[in-house]
Amino acid sequence: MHLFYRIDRARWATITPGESANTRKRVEAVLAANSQPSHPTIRSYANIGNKADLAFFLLSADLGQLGQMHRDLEACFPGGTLIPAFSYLSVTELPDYVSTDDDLKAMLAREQVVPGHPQFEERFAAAQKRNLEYQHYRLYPELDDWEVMSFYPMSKKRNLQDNWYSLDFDVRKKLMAGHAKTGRKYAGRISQLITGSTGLDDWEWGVTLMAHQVDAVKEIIYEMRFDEVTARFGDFGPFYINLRLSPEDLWAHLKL
Ligand code: 76R
Repeated sequence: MHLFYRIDRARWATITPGESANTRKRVEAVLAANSQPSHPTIRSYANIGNKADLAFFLLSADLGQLGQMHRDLEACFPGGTLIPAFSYLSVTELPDYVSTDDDLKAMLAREQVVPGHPQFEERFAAAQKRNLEYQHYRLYPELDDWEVMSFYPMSKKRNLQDNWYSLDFDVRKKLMAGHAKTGRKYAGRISQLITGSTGLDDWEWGVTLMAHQVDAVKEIIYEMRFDEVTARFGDFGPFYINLRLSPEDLWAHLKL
């Protein structure tokens, strides 16, 4: 869940300085109680721009717990000070295009490592292990905690001419391989989490990008515009750029 809020400045001006510090301590306590490498976890951000003031990124393996984390966060703030600006609910998932054993065998065959080859068993087992690890972290991500977090929802087009959902699986898989190739060029600069939201929220996916610098965000999104998957089928919602700040730094940044 991604949460974005504004502060009602007129209402905030009526609270005592002690109450501001108490609010921060309550937020710190909720964050400390949800600080696992994967889940439950909550991270705090300042939104850059006028779309929101604060942002939170929440991960939980249980819907009820997630809902409770959301409400526990809101309950930290004096009534009327927090104004919801945007929220997004999505789930981690395995992509449709995960590598099968046949894909792994085909990959090894490109290096002439085929059944009967002395290294085949070992290389195949290692590839399977990597594939299982990849799948585990898709479902239970341990996200890099970098300085910039970009979030936006998106969908794939369903126009008569360009309908992603009426393409054959093999065509989609091939197009996605091109997409992933572009994505891998940004290793170390961009860390991505794609979460599914068809039927859960207003778009089909949430895209969470972690970066050290905001130019990497612009660069990857721009380059992907030229990828066929995005050029023909991508439809984008609003973009939110956020700066990772501890509650202490967030309070200073927002002058709370
Ligand atoms: O799972 C993986 O990490 C490997 C392959 C991969 C899949 C299946 C992958 C790689 N993506 C996948 C799925 Mn992606 N991705 C986006 C965006 O801005 C845009 O044009 C689109 C927004 C970015 C920036 C991005 C980055 N990806 C998806 C899906 C689901 C599609 C479906 O199921 O039909 C969407 C909507 C989507 C969108 N992608 C990567 C990246 C990056 C950086 C990678 C490489 C990751 C890595 O090597 O770890």
